[in-house]
Amino acid sequence: MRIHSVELREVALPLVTPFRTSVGSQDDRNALLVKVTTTDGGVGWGECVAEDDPYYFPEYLSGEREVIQRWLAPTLAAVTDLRAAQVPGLLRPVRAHTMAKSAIEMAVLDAELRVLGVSLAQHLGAVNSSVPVGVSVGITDTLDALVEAVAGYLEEGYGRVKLKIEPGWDLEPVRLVRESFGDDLALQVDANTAYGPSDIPHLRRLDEFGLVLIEQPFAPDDLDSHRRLAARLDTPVCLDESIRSARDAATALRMEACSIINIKPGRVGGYLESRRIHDLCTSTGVPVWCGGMLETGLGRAANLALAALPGFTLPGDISATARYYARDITAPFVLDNGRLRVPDGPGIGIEPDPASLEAATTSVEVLTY
Ligand code: OSB
Ligand code: MG
Repeated sequence: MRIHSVELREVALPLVTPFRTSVGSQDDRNALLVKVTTTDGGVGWGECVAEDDPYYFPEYLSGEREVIQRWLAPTLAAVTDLRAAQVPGLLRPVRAHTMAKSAIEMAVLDAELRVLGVSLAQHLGAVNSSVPVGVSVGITDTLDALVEAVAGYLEEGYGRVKLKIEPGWDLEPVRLVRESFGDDLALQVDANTAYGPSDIPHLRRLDEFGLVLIEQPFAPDDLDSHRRLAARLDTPVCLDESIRSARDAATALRMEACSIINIKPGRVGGYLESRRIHDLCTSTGVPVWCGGMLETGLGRAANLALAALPGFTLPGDISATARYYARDITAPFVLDNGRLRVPDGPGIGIEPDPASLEAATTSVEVLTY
């Protein structure tokens, strides 16, 4: 197939509740959608998970949009017999910009698989038709508000809870949630790089709460502090921001900087690189789970396909639509006994609802080749 056009569409979706982490707070999700049409009649959707500002990750939405427009789309459109499997290699000359690469790779994969009538789940090697999912709970103004939020999610059926932490919001909220909901609750924490190596003695105190893991306490490039923490902690250390490729994953594991990896396709450059990280980890018994970036239904569908692979043995940050949006651009994903169904239609298995997509759209640009 050959790419005939690439549509770059920005959408704005208000969050049902503000999402606060150690790096900032957000009330809305502005997402960049990439729609690829091909000369063989294929249509595919991709989602760029970059945020407005470079606080969680160096990449940011308007920058990723420019990278797609100026370099990635023209590079792929110049190939007359394009196959999705070639996309990572074709885009390798462009440094970094994994979020832009992931978005356009997802769109090409979706277009190719829709024409073939194969689901993304099947293509990636999924073994489950539904997956247990967790919920990521932001920092709240008060401890009461946190307990109320967690209670609500548990009532809805979530079986795993992740609390965002930062200095001043760690031992107390974790102790309170553990005491309020019992030892059986699968509980984990995510610091989004808020600590430094001098906090290692403090972080050791988290061991008493029986956490599933602690995610990314230190800076993305500080593997050494993660290694030192992992050696002193019973709680497994998990990396998010530090892992931008399968090579990063191999290095971190060899260094013993972590024993669990959060895989986010946007952060590592796509679903194909995500599968490589999965394969590397499963071959050595390292658990992985699928992270989330407050995706729209499009990214959520693709993440569910990935999370259905056999090595995803921990519940992901792939919550039901209602946890994020009152009205998404696709049909909602609904929690069923703590699980979400993995789409099984061709490609990512879901399409935007035209009226919802139109209502959320803030800009559209079509590049034709
Ligand atoms: O660190 O996992 C993170 C959202 C945006 C940026 C970074 C992170 C998150 C989440 C939310 O934790 C996960 C979700 O989509 O539910
Ligand atoms: Mg994280």
